[in-house]
Amino acid sequence: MEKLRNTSKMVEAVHQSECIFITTHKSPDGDAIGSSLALKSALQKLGKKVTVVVPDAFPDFLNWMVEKEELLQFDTQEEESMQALEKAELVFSLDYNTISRVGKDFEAVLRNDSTPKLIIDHHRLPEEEVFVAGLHDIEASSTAQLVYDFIQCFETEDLIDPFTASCLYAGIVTDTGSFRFRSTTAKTHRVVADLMDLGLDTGEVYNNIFDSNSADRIKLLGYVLGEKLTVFPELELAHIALSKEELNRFNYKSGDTEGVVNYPLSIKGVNVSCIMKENGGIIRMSFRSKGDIDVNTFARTYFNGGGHLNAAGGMSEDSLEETVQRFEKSAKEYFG
Ligand SMILES: [Mn+2]
Repeated sequence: MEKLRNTSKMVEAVHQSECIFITTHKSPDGDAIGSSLALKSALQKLGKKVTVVVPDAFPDFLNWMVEKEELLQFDTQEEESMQALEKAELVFSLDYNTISRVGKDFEAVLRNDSTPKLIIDHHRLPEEEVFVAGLHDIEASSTAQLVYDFIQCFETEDLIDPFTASCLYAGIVTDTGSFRFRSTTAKTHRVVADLMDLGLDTGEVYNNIFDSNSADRIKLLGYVLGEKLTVFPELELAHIALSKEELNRFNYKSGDTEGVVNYPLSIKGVNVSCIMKENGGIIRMSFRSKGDIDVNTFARTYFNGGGHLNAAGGMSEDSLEETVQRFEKSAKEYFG
């Protein structure tokens, strides 16, 4: 794993490149967008030409970042994305462990491309052979925190302006559930303190991210908690299952259920939570847990997924009803 802790090789690669291409995972979240745009903004200050390409749409509550610093979306801007990749001398993979996380079409493009790739990420089991070097640490709270560390490696002042600091903070605050997940360390808070010294306005970022809901999103949340929450006290577990029809009723947009999976964990005695959503012909699943309870292995074993110890994703090609049954059965087997 030494090569994935090799920041000096990464710094050297940046110094030797003029055009740099930054990628992140499908359904980009706050950490994906925040760390990508922060890295872009810092590398531009080193005189680099930088393009960020995300696979597909991101939630509206991240728009304030994208309004300030451009990015391309592969599914709707494939041609421009390909042109940028052709010019690139270096590719960054941010906030994902294997190339398959960028989605099928973009994956095929990246696998075919011979530009050297660097990884900055905190997900388990990185696809080592694809990367020439990287900064990989599963204990980091977020990729944004690692991007902060990486920027320090250039030993150049003023690479982080208040906007860059806001992007990094956005990644940290969303990936740590506002500093409550146990991946939050003293180091996480120290990084944020540094960002505040550099001009970060935490209240402004918090407003942009958390006080920008649509009425539909809040009504969907009300419906989910009122009608769709199923609790199994004896298994210390709860789940939420949403059909396509239900999502449509609330004009569902990507990101609208972001964070909903965390609500059941606030119930006393509930240690595992799952949300299942019918989306694009498959069921997308998201798992959360408390303490030592390992949803990463659970997601890997039963639902073709993975992630972190306390936060993982998965999928199912069965119907929603069958998926719910299969989840209940496997959860009983694994957590019971
Ligand atoms: Mn992340």
